[in-house]
Amino acid sequence: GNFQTDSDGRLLKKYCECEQLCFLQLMSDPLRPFVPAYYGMTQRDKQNYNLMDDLLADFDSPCIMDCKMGSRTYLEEELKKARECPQPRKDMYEKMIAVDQHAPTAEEQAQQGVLKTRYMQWRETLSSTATLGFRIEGIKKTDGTCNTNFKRTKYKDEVVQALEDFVDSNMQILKRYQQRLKELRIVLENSDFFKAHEVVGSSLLFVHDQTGKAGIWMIDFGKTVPLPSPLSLDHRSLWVEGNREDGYLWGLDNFIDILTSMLPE
Ligand code: 4IP
Ligand code: MN
Repeated sequence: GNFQTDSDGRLLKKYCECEQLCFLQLMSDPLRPFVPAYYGMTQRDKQNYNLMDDLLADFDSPCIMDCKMGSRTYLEEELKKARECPQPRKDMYEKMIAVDQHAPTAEEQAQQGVLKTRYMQWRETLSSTATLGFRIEGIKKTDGTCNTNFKRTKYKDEVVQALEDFVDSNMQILKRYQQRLKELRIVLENSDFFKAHEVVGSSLLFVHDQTGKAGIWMIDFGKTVPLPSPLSLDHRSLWVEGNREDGYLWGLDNFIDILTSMLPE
């Protein structure tokens, strides 16, 4: 992303209240080691920012991968809004035809616009989100080259190919990632924060460098919303509108299985 840093090397991310509320709770949750440390809100040129640790700071020319987790990438609330007050979007129509000219329906072509939820659902089924519960959003290699061309990376063998390329076939790095995801899964299964939130559009950030250092952190909580108590999620059950399930742990299970299948026995 295009983030600024402050004089202490901390990251400034455009302020979002939803994300702030998540960070405040996460700082006293067992998930704390799996998220960037949070330092509160700050202001620069009249714009508010959330201040957090720069996860890349301790790496040497790192390779970075962003994977969006979960089987649903929009909030139930957005679906309700789309129904009550449908607002076709031209920008999303254009992003759609740039990938597949034939994707829009006749109605969408006529209005030159698609609803956000329709666009998001289309992205989910085009990629591995719908079938595996996560998708690769982007990879930045050590030489600085970026690849965000993963919109059609859908099947297991395509994901494996991308992961192999990301770690440059380094099995030690792959093993560290697998271990870290297994640790994360245990902590998620015991986190009160996680139980009580619908986690949508959140990513796992994978970072490694040539020294063999490798880490994974949860980032992006702009659409991570508290559930009305006493509702809680298992994050594995199939989503049915109203149950708020997000498929996060289902995706994490699949991710771990894929890494395991890539490692020698
Ligand atoms: C983007 O689509 C991403 O899904 C964004 O999620 C989402 O923002 C955008 O919605 C949507 O247009 P592409 O990746 O296909 O470009 P992220 O921020 O995780 O990248 P939200 O705010 O829904 O997460 P709009 O409404 O911001 O355009
Ligand atoms: Mn993101």
